[in-house]
Amino acid sequence: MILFVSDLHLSPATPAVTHLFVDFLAGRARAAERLFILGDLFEAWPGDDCLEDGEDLLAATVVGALREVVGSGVEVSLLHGNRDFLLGEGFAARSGVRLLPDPFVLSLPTWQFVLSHGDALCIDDTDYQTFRAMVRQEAWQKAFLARPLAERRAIAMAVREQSEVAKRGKAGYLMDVNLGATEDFLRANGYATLIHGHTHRPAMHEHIVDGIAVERWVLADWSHTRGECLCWDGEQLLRESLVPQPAT
Ligand code: LP5
Ligand code: MN
Repeated sequence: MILFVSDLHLSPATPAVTHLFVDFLAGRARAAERLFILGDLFEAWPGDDCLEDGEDLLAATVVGALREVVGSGVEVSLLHGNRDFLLGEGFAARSGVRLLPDPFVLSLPTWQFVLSHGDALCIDDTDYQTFRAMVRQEAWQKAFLARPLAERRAIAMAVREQSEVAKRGKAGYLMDVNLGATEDFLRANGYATLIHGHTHRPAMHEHIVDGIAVERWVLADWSHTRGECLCWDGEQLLRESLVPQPAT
């Protein structure tokens, strides 16, 4: 069994979501062989050196919980999102999680999937794509990571605020995948079933590409009342709701 989750946006401001995720890792996820996290695990990741900051309890808690589930025999892999593209080898080494490129083709004996965060397909949002192209450059990341951690955290917060303001002025279609780009992507990836997050618009879309029906599954984001995982049982994909359990 393989599980997929996305867009948890873990933050010190939302401890209930962190609890839900930690419970998921200690419970439901243990029944899986593999778990894929398709980006935006964190609300904002300023760089792996936050793991050296004894006061960053969120990072330490999440890394510890991931390490335990990996130790129990579950292979955990992660794609970057637009909030945590700075997750690096330090995080991977400490958590035991494998970092994957976006897109990642997951070839199973019975089915072919292609996994992505999904933001790269939102090409109508040209302001975002300009921003994305800048921050994904190695040289930009090197220069940014050379700044003090406190400064990076402040910049991340400021850019988050700018992003929320910018989104208020954007038409809905700008914040969704572009149909032509998606069809090109599906063609380039052998008409594999696409699973992605980012848009927070959970649905299953069917695209007809070159006469072939291709499924696109969009994962839900998590909140303090509900999380979601998608489960591949070897034959089909099923959405599962994850709800907080009352403390016993
Ligand atoms: O994230 P969300 O859902 O709000 O919106 C996204 C797009 N926004 C982003 C920005 C992230 O939220 C910020 C993440 C910060 C954490 C990273 C750590 C440190 C990096 C610091 C970077 C300088 O991804 C949003 C999309 C939306 O998805 C839907 O697809 O619309 O895009 C934007 O809002 C982008 C704006 O349109 C342009 C923002 C320009 C900001 C430029 C600041 C540059 C400062 C450089 C300082 C060194
Ligand atoms: Mn995202």
